[in-house]
Amino acid sequence: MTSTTDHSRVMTPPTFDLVGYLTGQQAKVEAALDQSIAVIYPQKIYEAMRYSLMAGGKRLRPVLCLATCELMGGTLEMAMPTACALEMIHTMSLIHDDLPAMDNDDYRRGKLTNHKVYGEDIAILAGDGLLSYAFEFIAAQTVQVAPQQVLQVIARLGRAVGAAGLVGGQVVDLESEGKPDVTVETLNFIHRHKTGALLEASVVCGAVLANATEVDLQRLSRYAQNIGLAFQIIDDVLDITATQEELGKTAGKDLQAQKATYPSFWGIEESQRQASQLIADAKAELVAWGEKAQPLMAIATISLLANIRF
Ligand code: GRG
Repeated sequence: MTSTTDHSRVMTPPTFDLVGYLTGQQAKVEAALDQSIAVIYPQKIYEAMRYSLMAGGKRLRPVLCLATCELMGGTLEMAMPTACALEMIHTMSLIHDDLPAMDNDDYRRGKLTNHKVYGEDIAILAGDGLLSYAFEFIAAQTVQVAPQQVLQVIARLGRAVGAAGLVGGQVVDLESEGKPDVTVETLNFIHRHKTGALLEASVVCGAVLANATEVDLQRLSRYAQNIGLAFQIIDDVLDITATQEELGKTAGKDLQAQKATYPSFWGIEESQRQASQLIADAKAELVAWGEKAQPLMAIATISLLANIRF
């Protein structure tokens, strides 16, 4: 466990250049996102959408989607519209999560939150705009993929965002706030839905675009669920151990809000051990693909850096 932003300290297989891979994939995603939304009339809403979409972030979900599509024999071109849509949806969820009615945060990705810059009304609409545009973008921009696969991606993403995913997780999170009797099962439910559902969709949708088999989809789904939970455990640990500068968002929020977190159940050391075990389990799902799965292996390893920006 480390709270450094120095890539060279991340453990990776010696043959795989994790830094080069991530930087390269992130740059491609960044360029595609930049092209995805133009500022037209009414400028204010497009600017607000672009403000949060282009505010940085690790681009973990797009990178996962591209990696699984390529692992399953597909191409970057096939997956890029879905990869961008995943980041639009993720960004929407962050904008709404930061609103005064939810987490009430002033900083995100090292910058003022959307509502702090544009006001609450525009921030809500910027989230709505990004959410609907994400689905339009997949439907209108995906090439070289059969319509059945595109439809499946749209259906899976819809499910991951709605009450069966992000929205459901957020509701249970809000209901649990300030309650002294939240169980670890409830905490798992929150994170499996709030964070895990979109990470899983990122991994599985990349593979669906490449027409992967059901067995492969299930393996990838288990990989994603494990890294999703590990990611969240470490996020909770970092909320205690990292600085605002390292996180790009307010540190110490969970303690302040008296939220149930993994360290509040297990302590920091046991939380780190559980996260390492989940990452080992995630990697075990990839063994069948050998060397080809190195990008996904490496991404599982960087889950250890969770919300530290790189
Ligand atoms: C309105 C449809 C609709 C949904 C909104 C607000 C909400 C429902 C859900 C909250 C989802 C949420 C904020 C989950 C937390 C996910 C998480 C771990 C965020 C941090 O992800 P990183 O580390 O961030 O990938 P970067 O900035 O690197 O992208």
